[in-house]
Amino acid sequence: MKLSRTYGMRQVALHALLALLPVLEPAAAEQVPQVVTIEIKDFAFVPASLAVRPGTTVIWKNLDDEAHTVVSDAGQFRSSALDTQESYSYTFTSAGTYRFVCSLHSHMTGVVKVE
Ligand SMILES: [Cu+2]
Repeated sequence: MKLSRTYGMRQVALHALLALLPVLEPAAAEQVPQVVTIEIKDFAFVPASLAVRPGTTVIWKNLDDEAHTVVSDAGQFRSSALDTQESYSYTFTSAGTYRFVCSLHSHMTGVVKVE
């Protein structure tokens, strides 16, 4: 009888936890900061096109021996010249299409879509 009552209490506690899960999960997911890396290598942004959620931080990391920059077409962000292994980051808070280029090599272009 005592064992059975203990088991019953555990069941109640388990059900109470499970009932909370649907409420907790979406909130927890939104609080996790998203960080995505774009590599700069062989005179290209990899990936050249990226879709992210608002609040995502994008890190550009230069893996080339040559210096590169990351410059927003619309002037929202601009890195200094990045030497090998140096990186630059920007956090996208608003939805939109953000095109960027390396100001030293104009054929190097990329886009971040925030949606
Ligand atoms: Cu470049």
